[in-house]
Amino acid sequence: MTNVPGFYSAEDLYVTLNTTEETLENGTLVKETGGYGNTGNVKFAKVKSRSKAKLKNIEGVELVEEQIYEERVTKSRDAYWAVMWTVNGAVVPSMKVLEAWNLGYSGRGIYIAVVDTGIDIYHEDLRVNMLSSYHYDYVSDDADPSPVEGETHGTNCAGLVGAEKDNNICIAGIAYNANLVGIRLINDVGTTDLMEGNALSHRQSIIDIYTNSWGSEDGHGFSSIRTLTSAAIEKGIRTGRNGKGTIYVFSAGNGGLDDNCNGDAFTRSRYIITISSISSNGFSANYAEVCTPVLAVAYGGGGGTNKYLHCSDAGHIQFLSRKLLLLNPKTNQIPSAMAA
Ligand SMILES: [Ca+2]
Ligand SMILES: [Ca+2]
Ligand SMILES: [Ca+2]
Repeated sequence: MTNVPGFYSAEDLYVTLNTTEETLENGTLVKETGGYGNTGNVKFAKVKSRSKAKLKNIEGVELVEEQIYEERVTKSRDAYWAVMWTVNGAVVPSMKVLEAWNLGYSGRGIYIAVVDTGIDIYHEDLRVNMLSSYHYDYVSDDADPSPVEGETHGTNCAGLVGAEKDNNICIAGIAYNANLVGIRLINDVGTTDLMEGNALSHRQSIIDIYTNSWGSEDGHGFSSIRTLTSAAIEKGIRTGRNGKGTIYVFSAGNGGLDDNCNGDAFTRSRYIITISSISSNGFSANYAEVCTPVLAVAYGGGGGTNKYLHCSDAGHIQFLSRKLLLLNPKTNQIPSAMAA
């Protein structure tokens, strides 16, 4: 058992006394002088090598307790922590995010591109982690990825991934120390092969993970990744992350049982990690699609329960892909057994 210098050691017993006496009658009590544990006449004292039962019988002793070290995990001081059921341990089984944080996995040093409808570059919970000089807008072809007014999907996704932790604002992102790069791609008109290819190869030598909560329109059958985009992704998985392969993650889709992500161009690619969503009761979310490419599921909102998220899965997708990176950091993209 670990000893904390100058403080507890687990072999010692500690007693709480309701007496002003500083020693017990047989002289075995050693009064602590550290200044902690004294409240009025109650004294908190360290006692060497006596059985609990014997100590409890001594007049004035109220409580005898061995000080046991129990594992504790980092939580969050953010406004919505109490309702962050997907990560705060409120549901079972838990995604063990707290445990991962406690092991030091916070996204530090990782560059994550959020390819979506754009990011609110002034958001107070994202500011610290955003790499402004790396942002890009492939819809308007400029360096400002701000979404159109009222569009919040990309900002929500970015928050789930990398919102600042412990700042008393909003939420804590799953990878709260990651570097966020905002890429605006999704818009009302549509996206070309060139736009998609550019977005998914944007700063490819630097970006570790491209997280994508978008895809083919639901209910349109089979589609394929187009030429330039396919080349961009293939280059990423072969040369990205210094040869270990860029991580591309897509959500399985929101088409529910009316659609099937086997047909979606991106989710069915062997180069892409596809993540689906389960609700707080452990069953498929009612919008989740079923298909063989799904590599893992993560908690998302809705699905017949009253628990919701704004953006169903991007943050958890990133978390899972980060875990994959950690599990197999030298792998060249996805282990073959996982390739769909
Ligand atoms: Ca712009
Ligand atoms: Ca926050
Ligand atoms: Ca779909």
